[in-house]
Amino acid sequence: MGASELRELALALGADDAGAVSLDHPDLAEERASVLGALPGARSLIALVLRMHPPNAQSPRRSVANHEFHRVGEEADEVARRLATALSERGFRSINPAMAFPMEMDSFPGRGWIVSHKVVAVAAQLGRMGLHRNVIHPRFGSFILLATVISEVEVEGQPEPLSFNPCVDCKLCVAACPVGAIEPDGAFRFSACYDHNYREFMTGFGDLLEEVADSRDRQDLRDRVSISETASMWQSLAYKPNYKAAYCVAVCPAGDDVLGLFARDRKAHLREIVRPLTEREERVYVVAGSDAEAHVRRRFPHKQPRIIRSSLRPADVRSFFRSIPLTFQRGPARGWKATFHFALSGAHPVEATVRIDDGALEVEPGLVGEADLRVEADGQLWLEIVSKKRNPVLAVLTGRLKTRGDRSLLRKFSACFPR
Ligand code: B12
Ligand code: SF4
Repeated sequence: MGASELRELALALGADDAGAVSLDHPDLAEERASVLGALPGARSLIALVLRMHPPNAQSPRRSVANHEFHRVGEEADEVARRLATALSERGFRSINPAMAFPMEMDSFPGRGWIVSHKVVAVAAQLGRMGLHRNVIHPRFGSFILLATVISEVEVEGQPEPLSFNPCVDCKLCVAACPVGAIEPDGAFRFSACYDHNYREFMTGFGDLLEEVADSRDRQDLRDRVSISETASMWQSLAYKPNYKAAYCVAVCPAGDDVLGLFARDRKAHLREIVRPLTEREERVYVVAGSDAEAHVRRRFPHKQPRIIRSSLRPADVRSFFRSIPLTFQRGPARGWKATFHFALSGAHPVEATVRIDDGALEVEPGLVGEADLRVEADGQLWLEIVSKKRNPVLAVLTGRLKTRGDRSLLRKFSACFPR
């Protein structure tokens, strides 16, 4: 089918914008294996855009904004299902993976999503990735949710390249995020966003259960977890999980339909949209010693940091080295540099080189170059040390953790991955 015919069909079924791309598109190389795992025989991807109602998503009242995210999310799933069904009825087997969050929990904490909707939408020229790592649509701006239909249909024709980047580089997303997840240089602090915004999603509930297990009695639990937090968790479980922020989307003025107020009167945009969010008094979930904790204390002294344990725990030694870029903190890594060699034994032996250089992290398989510190241990023991179940000093004394080089670097290393 022609790309424009597919687009028209998607619009007729309720999408606000749509674009089709071949699975052979070079920008989709990383999606290929996962997409074919869900629909063997897939040939194309149809990206769908559903617009949100900006004033809802901008409301300082979380229930209003969350309802908008959930409502439009349901719509995105609904439209994607209609399109998948319509194409299947025409003889092209098609499926609609969830629009929502990582749902393939067997692979969690690894990649738990079948297809990256952002990557597909950008390849289909529906928008560009903004500084805040969301796709910005030229008309609807950041106020969109995405879905993708995976299909056997062959797409004829290429999408027209988008001629401009809708991000206006105002950096309001940087200023509004309560945990400093968006850096002005485009870096995204994944763990900061995940720990706060996703407190009531996948792993935050597990953390609450651990809090219950650790509490001495009812009063102790009440001292640890307020009634409002327990009630909020219950509402998330009973209805749909509540995001704690999404301010990066709320304040973004990009997109022809949205730009109005910002273009006319920047001060009014700040007063009416940005400040009600930045001035909100609210609990902000952060891990002790993280850059997010430092950020909220420095930038938003009127918000209350609530210290939590990191719930991003690697499942095994191999995933440990894949996961550390997500939990790495630039702050404690500034002003020094070192190379670490890890030789971890056990059921899945792993060798890896980790370089920390003035706030930057690099992870490479194998033992490469000269190490300032070499660490040798059983992989399981190492995981227990990093998750604070085992004492590293005792492990060194008993010879189960062997180090060669400057042992004080171990402390510096662990400060970069607070838990
Ligand atoms: C994982 C994920 C997240 C993660 C990571 C976000 C990110 N920047 O990728 C977290 C939990 C932080 C998150 C937050 C939000 N998300 Co989200 N999320 C996804 C998901 C499932 C996949 C994202 C993806 O494509 N990653 C791959 C690459 C392209 O992304 P990247 O930015 O280059 O790299 C990051 C990720 O790969 C991540 N990562 C790497 N390995 C792993 C492993 C695990 C387990 C996880 C969880 C993440 C992760 O770390 C990288 C650096 O930060 C999609 C749904 C889907 N199936 O596509 C929605 C999606 C991207 N999210 C969306 C939204 C709306 C949000 C929030 C606004 C939610 C909210 N209401 O608060 C925030 C915005 C935060 C932000 N500024 O990015 C929308 C974006 C719409 C748009 N306009 O682009 C999507 C497409 C959902 C949808 N169907 O519309 N999200
Ligand atoms: S808020 Fe400004 S800098 Fe951030 S993504 Fe939107 S337009 Fe770009």
